[in-house]
Amino acid sequence: MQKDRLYFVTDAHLGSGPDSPQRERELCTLLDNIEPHCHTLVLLGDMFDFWFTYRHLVPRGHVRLLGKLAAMADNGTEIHYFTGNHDMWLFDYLTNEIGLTQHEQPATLTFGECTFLIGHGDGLGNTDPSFNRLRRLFRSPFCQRMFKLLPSAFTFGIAHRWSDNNKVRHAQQDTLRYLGDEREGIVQYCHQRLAQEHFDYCVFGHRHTPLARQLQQGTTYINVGDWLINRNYAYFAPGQGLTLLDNRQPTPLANCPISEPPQTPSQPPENQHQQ
Ligand SMILES: [Mn+2]
Repeated sequence: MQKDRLYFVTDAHLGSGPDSPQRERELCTLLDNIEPHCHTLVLLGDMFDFWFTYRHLVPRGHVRLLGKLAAMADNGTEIHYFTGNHDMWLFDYLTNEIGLTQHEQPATLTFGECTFLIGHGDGLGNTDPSFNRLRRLFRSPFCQRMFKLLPSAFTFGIAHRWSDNNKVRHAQQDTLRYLGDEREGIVQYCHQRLAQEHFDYCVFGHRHTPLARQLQQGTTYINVGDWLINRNYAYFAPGQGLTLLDNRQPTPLANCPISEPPQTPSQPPENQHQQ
Protein backbone atom coordinates (compact mmCIF):
# COMPACT_ATOMS: atom_id res chain seq x y z
CA MET A 1 0.00 0.00 0.00
CA GLN A 2 1.31 3.41 -0.94
CA LYS A 3 1.72 6.09 1.72
CA ASP A 4 1.00 8.98 -0.59
CA ARG A 5 -1.87 10.87 1.02
CA LEU A 6 -2.11 14.04 3.08
CA TYR A 7 -4.70 13.92 5.90
CA PHE A 8 -6.34 16.70 7.90
CA VAL A 9 -8.13 16.49 11.26
CA THR A 10 -9.21 19.41 13.46
CA ASP A 11 -10.97 20.63 16.61
CA ALA A 12 -11.43 17.45 18.66
CA HIS A 13 -11.49 19.57 21.87
CA LEU A 14 -10.41 16.54 23.90
CA GLY A 15 -11.09 17.01 27.59
CA SER A 16 -14.40 18.74 26.91
CA GLY A 17 -17.68 16.92 27.64
CA PRO A 18 -18.40 13.45 29.03
CA ASP A 19 -17.94 11.84 25.58
CA SER A 20 -14.33 12.99 25.31
CA PRO A 21 -12.80 9.51 25.99
CA GLN A 22 -15.09 8.03 23.32
CA ARG A 23 -14.14 10.77 20.80
CA GLU A 24 -10.48 10.09 21.52
CA ARG A 25 -10.88 6.34 20.91
CA GLU A 26 -12.75 6.99 17.65
CA LEU A 27 -9.97 9.35 16.56
CA CYS A 28 -7.33 6.72 17.34
CA THR A 29 -9.31 4.18 15.29
CA LEU A 30 -9.39 6.63 12.38
CA LEU A 31 -5.62 7.09 12.67
CA ASP A 32 -5.17 3.28 12.72
CA ASN A 33 -7.25 3.04 9.54
CA ILE A 34 -5.54 5.84 7.62
CA GLU A 35 -1.97 5.08 8.68
CA PRO A 36 -1.25 2.69 5.77
CA HIS A 37 -2.02 5.54 3.29
CA CYS A 38 -0.86 8.50 5.33
CA HIS A 39 2.35 10.21 4.27
CA THR A 40 1.61 13.45 6.15
CA LEU A 41 -0.89 14.14 8.93
CA VAL A 42 -1.93 17.73 9.60
CA LEU A 43 -3.68 18.49 12.89
CA LEU A 44 -5.35 21.88 12.45
CA GLY A 45 -5.54 22.81 16.14
CA ASP A 46 -7.84 22.80 19.16
CA MET A 47 -7.30 19.06 19.38
CA PHE A 48 -7.28 19.69 23.14
CA ASP A 49 -9.91 21.84 24.82
CA PHE A 50 -7.31 23.30 27.15
CA TRP A 51 -3.62 22.69 27.45
CA PHE A 52 -0.87 24.31 29.44
CA THR A 53 2.62 22.84 29.50
CA TYR A 54 4.28 23.66 32.80
CA ARG A 55 8.04 23.37 33.07
CA HIS A 56 7.94 19.90 34.61
CA LEU A 57 4.27 18.92 34.35
CA VAL A 58 1.67 18.47 31.63
CA PRO A 59 -2.15 18.05 31.85
CA ARG A 60 -3.44 14.54 32.56
CA GLY A 61 -5.38 12.59 29.95
CA HIS A 62 -5.24 12.12 26.18
CA VAL A 63 -2.58 9.36 26.43
CA ARG A 64 -4.12 7.22 23.69
CA LEU A 65 -3.96 9.99 21.12
CA LEU A 66 -0.48 11.08 22.22
CA GLY A 67 0.75 7.47 22.10
CA LYS A 68 -0.76 6.94 18.65
CA LEU A 69 0.80 10.15 17.28
CA ALA A 70 4.19 9.19 18.75
CA ALA A 71 3.97 5.73 17.16
CA MET A 72 3.01 7.21 13.78
CA ALA A 73 5.88 9.68 13.92
CA ASP A 74 8.30 6.88 14.90
CA ASN A 75 7.07 4.85 11.91
CA GLY A 76 7.87 7.69 9.53
CA THR A 77 4.63 9.70 9.22
CA GLU A 78 5.29 13.42 8.93
CA ILE A 79 3.04 15.26 11.41
CA HIS A 80 2.24 18.98 11.51
CA TYR A 81 0.36 20.67 14.36
CA PHE A 82 -1.18 24.14 13.99
CA THR A 83 -1.94 25.49 17.45
CA GLY A 84 -5.48 26.81 17.93
CA ASN A 85 -6.97 29.27 20.38
CA HIS A 86 -7.59 26.48 22.94
CA ASP A 87 -4.17 24.87 22.82
CA MET A 88 -1.84 27.79 22.12
CA TRP A 89 0.09 26.92 25.29
CA LEU A 90 1.45 23.58 24.14
CA PHE A 91 4.85 25.26 23.78
CA ASP A 92 7.51 22.67 22.88
CA TYR A 93 5.79 19.62 24.41
CA LEU A 94 4.56 17.88 21.25
CA THR A 95 7.60 18.95 19.27
CA ASN A 96 9.90 17.32 21.83
CA GLU A 97 7.82 14.29 22.82
CA ILE A 98 6.33 13.30 19.47
CA GLY A 99 8.75 14.84 17.02
CA LEU A 100 6.14 16.75 15.04
CA THR A 101 6.43 20.18 13.45
CA GLN A 102 4.41 22.85 15.24
CA HIS A 103 3.09 26.04 13.61
CA GLU A 104 1.77 29.06 15.49
CA GLN A 105 0.65 30.85 12.30
CA PRO A 106 -0.78 29.77 8.94
CA ALA A 107 1.85 28.12 6.74
CA THR A 108 2.21 26.92 3.17
CA LEU A 109 2.86 23.34 2.17
CA THR A 110 3.57 21.76 -1.18
CA PHE A 111 2.33 18.20 -1.50
CA GLY A 112 2.38 16.28 -4.75
CA GLU A 113 1.58 18.74 -7.50
CA CYS A 114 -0.41 21.11 -5.27
CA THR A 115 0.20 24.04 -2.97
CA PHE A 116 -1.72 24.45 0.27
CA LEU A 117 -2.34 27.38 2.60
CA ILE A 118 -3.02 25.83 6.00
CA GLY A 119 -3.90 27.16 9.46
CA HIS A 120 -6.19 26.86 12.45
CA GLY A 121 -8.20 29.96 11.58
CA ASP A 122 -8.62 32.08 14.72
CA GLY A 123 -7.80 35.79 14.65
CA LEU A 124 -7.68 36.07 10.84
CA GLY A 125 -9.26 38.74 8.63
CA ASN A 126 -11.24 41.52 10.28
CA THR A 127 -11.84 39.69 13.53
CA ASP A 128 -13.49 41.37 16.51
CA PRO A 129 -10.81 43.75 17.98
CA SER A 130 -11.55 42.66 21.57
CA PHE A 131 -10.94 39.01 20.60
CA ASN A 132 -7.64 40.01 18.98
CA ARG A 133 -6.56 41.95 22.10
CA LEU A 134 -7.32 38.92 24.25
CA ARG A 135 -5.48 36.70 21.77
CA ARG A 136 -2.37 38.91 21.90
CA LEU A 137 -2.49 38.96 25.70
CA PHE A 138 -2.76 35.15 25.92
CA ARG A 139 0.15 34.76 23.51
CA SER A 140 2.39 37.25 25.30
CA PRO A 141 5.41 35.71 27.08
CA PHE A 142 4.72 37.89 30.14
CA CYS A 143 1.18 36.57 30.52
CA GLN A 144 2.45 33.02 30.02
CA ARG A 145 5.09 33.45 32.76
CA MET A 146 2.47 34.82 35.15
CA PHE A 147 0.09 31.96 34.35
CA LYS A 148 2.80 29.42 35.17
CA LEU A 149 3.01 30.84 38.70
CA LEU A 150 -0.67 30.16 39.46
CA PRO A 151 -1.80 26.80 40.92
CA SER A 152 -3.04 24.45 38.18
CA ALA A 153 -6.33 23.69 40.04
CA PHE A 154 -7.15 27.38 39.71
CA THR A 155 -5.96 27.93 36.11
CA PHE A 156 -7.57 24.76 34.73
CA GLY A 157 -10.77 25.60 36.66
CA ILE A 158 -11.16 28.99 34.98
CA ALA A 159 -10.08 27.66 31.59
CA HIS A 160 -12.72 24.94 31.54
CA ARG A 161 -15.47 27.25 32.84
CA TRP A 162 -14.57 29.86 30.21
CA SER A 163 -14.52 27.24 27.48
CA ASP A 164 -17.90 25.79 28.51
CA ASN A 165 -19.47 29.28 28.65
CA ASN A 166 -18.10 30.04 25.19
CA LYS A 167 -19.61 26.87 23.77
CA VAL A 168 -23.03 27.65 25.25
CA ARG A 169 -22.87 31.18 23.87
CA HIS A 170 -21.79 29.95 20.45
CA ALA A 171 -24.54 27.36 20.33
CA GLN A 172 -27.13 30.01 21.28
CA GLN A 173 -25.89 32.50 18.74
CA ASP A 174 -25.82 29.91 15.99
CA THR A 175 -22.39 31.14 14.89
CA LEU A 176 -21.58 27.69 13.57
CA ARG A 177 -23.20 28.33 10.22
CA TYR A 178 -21.33 29.99 7.35
CA LEU A 179 -21.70 33.75 7.71
CA GLY A 180 -20.91 34.76 4.11
CA ASP A 181 -17.59 35.78 2.56
CA GLU A 182 -17.56 39.31 4.05
CA ARG A 183 -18.03 38.08 7.62
CA GLU A 184 -15.76 35.03 7.48
CA GLY A 185 -12.29 36.13 8.68
CA ILE A 186 -10.63 33.02 7.27
CA VAL A 187 -12.06 33.64 3.79
CA GLN A 188 -10.96 37.30 3.90
CA TYR A 189 -7.47 36.19 4.93
CA CYS A 190 -7.32 33.63 2.09
CA HIS A 191 -8.27 36.30 -0.46
CA GLN A 192 -5.51 38.58 0.91
CA ARG A 193 -2.93 35.80 0.50
CA LEU A 194 -4.28 34.78 -2.92
CA ALA A 195 -3.72 38.34 -4.18
CA GLN A 196 0.02 37.69 -3.65
CA GLU A 197 0.40 34.04 -4.68
CA HIS A 198 -1.53 31.04 -5.90
CA PHE A 199 -2.71 28.16 -3.73
CA ASP A 200 -4.63 25.16 -4.98
CA TYR A 201 -6.24 24.59 -1.59
CA CYS A 202 -6.77 26.68 1.55
CA VAL A 203 -7.46 24.35 4.47
CA PHE A 204 -8.53 25.56 7.91
CA GLY A 205 -10.44 24.49 11.04
CA HIS A 206 -11.80 26.53 13.98
CA ARG A 207 -15.30 27.12 12.54
CA HIS A 208 -16.70 23.67 13.39
CA THR A 209 -18.59 23.71 10.10
CA PRO A 210 -17.41 21.38 7.32
CA LEU A 211 -17.38 23.34 4.09
CA ALA A 212 -15.90 23.24 0.60
CA ARG A 213 -16.24 26.21 -1.74
CA GLN A 214 -14.36 27.63 -4.66
CA LEU A 215 -12.69 30.96 -3.78
CA GLN A 216 -11.55 31.70 -7.31
CA GLN A 217 -10.61 29.74 -10.39
CA GLY A 218 -8.13 27.06 -9.34
CA THR A 219 -8.49 27.61 -5.59
CA THR A 220 -10.76 25.71 -3.22
CA TYR A 221 -11.37 26.62 0.43
CA ILE A 222 -11.94 23.68 2.72
CA ASN A 223 -13.03 24.00 6.30
CA VAL A 224 -12.47 20.56 7.76
CA GLY A 225 -15.24 21.05 10.37
CA ASP A 226 -14.54 19.26 13.65
CA TRP A 227 -14.13 16.03 15.58
CA LEU A 228 -16.32 17.38 18.41
CA ILE A 229 -19.88 17.58 17.11
CA ASN A 230 -19.09 15.90 13.78
CA ARG A 231 -16.44 13.32 12.92
CA ASN A 232 -14.90 15.20 10.00
CA TYR A 233 -11.60 14.66 8.31
CA ALA A 234 -10.20 15.36 4.86
CA TYR A 235 -7.53 13.84 2.69
CA PHE A 236 -5.64 14.80 -0.44
CA ALA A 237 -4.57 12.10 -2.89
CA PRO A 238 -2.18 13.13 -5.71
CA GLY A 239 -3.94 13.15 -9.05
CA GLN A 240 -7.39 12.96 -7.41
CA GLY A 241 -7.73 16.07 -5.29
CA LEU A 242 -9.17 16.67 -1.87
CA THR A 243 -12.03 14.78 -0.26
CA LEU A 244 -13.99 16.01 2.78
CA LEU A 245 -15.77 13.38 4.87
CA ASP A 246 -17.77 12.67 7.98
CA ASN A 247 -16.53 9.40 9.44
CA ARG A 248 -20.12 8.50 10.39
CA GLN A 249 -21.41 8.84 6.84
CA PRO A 250 -20.70 6.42 4.00
CA THR A 251 -20.41 9.05 1.24
CA PRO A 252 -18.01 12.02 1.16
CA LEU A 253 -19.36 15.48 1.97
CA ALA A 254 -17.38 16.97 -0.92
CA ASN A 255 -14.94 15.96 -3.65
CA CYS A 256 -12.68 18.79 -4.76
CA PRO A 257 -10.60 17.82 -7.78
CA ILE A 258 -7.42 19.68 -8.63
CA SER A 259 -8.31 22.51 -11.00
CA GLU A 260 -6.14 24.63 -13.23
CA PRO A 261 -5.31 28.16 -12.03
CA PRO A 262 -6.18 31.00 -14.44
CA GLN A 263 -3.54 31.25 -17.15
CA THR A 264 -1.98 34.65 -17.80
CA PRO A 265 -1.40 35.00 -21.56
CA SER A 266 2.31 35.17 -22.43
CA GLN A 267 1.61 37.65 -25.24
CA PRO A 268 -1.25 39.99 -26.11
CA PRO A 269 -4.12 38.24 -27.96
CA GLU A 270 -3.80 40.38 -31.13
CA ASN A 271 -0.26 39.06 -31.73
CA GLN A 272 -1.40 35.45 -31.60
CA HIS A 273 -2.95 35.60 -35.10
CA GLN A 274 0.04 37.11 -36.88
CA GLN A 275 1.95 33.84 -37.36
MN1 LIG B 1 -10.50 27.28 17.47
